Amino acid sequence: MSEKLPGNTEEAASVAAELRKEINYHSQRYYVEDAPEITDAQFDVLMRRLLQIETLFPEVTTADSPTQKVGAQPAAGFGPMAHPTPMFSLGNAFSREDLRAFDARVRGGLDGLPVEYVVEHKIDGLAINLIFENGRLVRSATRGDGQVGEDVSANVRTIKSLPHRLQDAPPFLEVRGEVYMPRKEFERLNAAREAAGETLFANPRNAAAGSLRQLDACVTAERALDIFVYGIGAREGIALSSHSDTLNYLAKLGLKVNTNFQIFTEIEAVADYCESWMERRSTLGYDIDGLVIKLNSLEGQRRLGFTAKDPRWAIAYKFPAEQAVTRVEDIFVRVGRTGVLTPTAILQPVRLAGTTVSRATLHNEDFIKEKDIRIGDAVVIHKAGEIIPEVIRSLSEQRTGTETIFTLPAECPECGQQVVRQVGESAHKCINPGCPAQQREGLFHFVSRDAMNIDGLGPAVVTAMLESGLVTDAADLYSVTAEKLSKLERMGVKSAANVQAAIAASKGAGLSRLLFALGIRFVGVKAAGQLARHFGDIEKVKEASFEELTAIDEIGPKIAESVVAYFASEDNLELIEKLHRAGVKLTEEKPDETNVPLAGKTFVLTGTLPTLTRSEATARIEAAGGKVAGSVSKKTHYVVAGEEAGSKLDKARQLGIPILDEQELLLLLQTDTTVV
Ligand code: 1X8
Repeated sequence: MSEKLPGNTEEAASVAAELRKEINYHSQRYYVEDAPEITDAQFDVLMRRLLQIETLFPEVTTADSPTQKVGAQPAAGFGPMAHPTPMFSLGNAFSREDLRAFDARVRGGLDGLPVEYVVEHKIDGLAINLIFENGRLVRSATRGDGQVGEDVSANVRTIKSLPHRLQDAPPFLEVRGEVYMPRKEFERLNAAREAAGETLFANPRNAAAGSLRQLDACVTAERALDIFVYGIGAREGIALSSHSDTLNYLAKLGLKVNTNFQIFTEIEAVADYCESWMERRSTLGYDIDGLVIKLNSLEGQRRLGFTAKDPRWAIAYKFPAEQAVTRVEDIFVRVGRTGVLTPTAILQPVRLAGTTVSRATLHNEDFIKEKDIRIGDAVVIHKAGEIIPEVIRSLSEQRTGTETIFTLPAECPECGQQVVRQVGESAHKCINPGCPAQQREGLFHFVSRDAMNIDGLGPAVVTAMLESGLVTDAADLYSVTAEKLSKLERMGVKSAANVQAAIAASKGAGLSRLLFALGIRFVGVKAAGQLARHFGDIEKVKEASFEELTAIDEIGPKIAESVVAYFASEDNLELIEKLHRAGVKLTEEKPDETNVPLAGKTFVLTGTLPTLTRSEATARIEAAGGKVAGSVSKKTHYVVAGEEAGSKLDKARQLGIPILDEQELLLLLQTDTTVV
């Protein structure tokens, strides 16, 4: 391309046309195909040059020039626009049962003809109708009541991945899609609004809605909306026979189609696929609130038709809501095993992601201050993964003045001693080693599954044992008789005998479990295993220096320092001596170096295995000489997948890494032959 400016209108028109073609091509590569061929700077040069020519020769500017895309249109003022064909809503399915019922209706209506379903992401945005005439985007409207929507043409034109002109388009085409705000953009926007002291958008959907309804299209343009298209309404001059053909056709026209769609013939497979996205949805760059299931055959769709409200050939599978609004009724403080005070919100019970939630962790005082959470506040809560609910923010605009500010107590709520906060730490701590809460929590930990694994000894029994004075520390457990146990409230003779037997059996658990059970700070299951295998005897761990410890694989300075400090305490040494006298095993057999079938092999675990916990599986693999890593890479030898395995499983498939179930892992652990 020549850098010289054109000398006359004719030349200008031809250079501008060339530039537009080039810019449109690169826009498509960048925004739609996500595969740019030139840098942003090179793209800007093309744009600036076109703008320059159009400024010098305004007569060559065209309405669909890329220079006209952003903010150049007069605000439309949102006049009404009747849709050429109505935009429909979808019926909802909330469970596998609902999907089966839908499938039965579809099959019933098709007299046993073969059935194929297309399953797509249900984008959590705003439905939009796009009208293309001779390939040019002439109008866009929101869904409205399905018959008439609002004309948001000027704002929709600011969406960079939406071409204003289609390649090889029919004379008339109505395209359905969903406008959304990518998560990154949502976070950027809210951060900017917070800095400017403006109210925040609750979620990307609200932000997209607010942006699309801006009267000033320049504001919309700054907010980087995006679009996926997924269907066709009225059309002229095209013949398609299936929904998957429709998607491919839309993509061929240059429109952005979500490539995450899949075809199934069985409803059970559809349901599996839907459920699999429940966990994986958080890995996407955009929000989905479920999946859309459509009959693939357009002829089948015509035969099934519509009910009064919805198509009979499609349904939306909706995820349970992950966020809910409720009220903080109170805040109470729990003292943990290490003396850390953790504030917990008592909530008005509310349904969230399939369960009733009445508590949420507030982590520490900084968290409460930062989010300005007060007793009596309405709050938005969510579930992070499948675990404990968390408060996202308080709805301060709903305050009535009766809310109270919470501060952590200056004294431990369990023992009344002073609470301290160390410099540089977020936690408030009770530093009384004799604090009953620390004793109790420490014992809960000692008997827990990954520690000494004492069956039948739950929190209620441990608490009863402490309160009756039967035990004061872990070593006391081993001198408790069945007879004394049976005197505890709600403890029968039979279960007392069982508990006593389980306690006795745990004496042989071994050093690895014991080291974890002692609750040494930073020593998790993994570090405990490393220490046990390396030293083989607690006497040697006791004597180990900081340098010796850090020389061990995966033992860092933080763990080493904590181990040295633990064994420097007279109280701790006394406890170990007491355990020794009670007959608790303080050694671990060195691994048999000749029987390490998994030496040099790296494993990644994902999902829930049927019988082994994650730490049990890890311990077994490590005992056989293998390693367990956190993420899948080319260096991974095997991925062990259980129920609800997530993105790690997908990655393993992509990389062609062998995938094992628990059964196969157990086989591998027994033999030294390689399973592929
Ligand atoms: C709504 C949506 C549909 C699709 C994706 N996201 C949505 N929000 C799709 O079909 N891929 S269809 C639809 C509707 O028909 N109301």
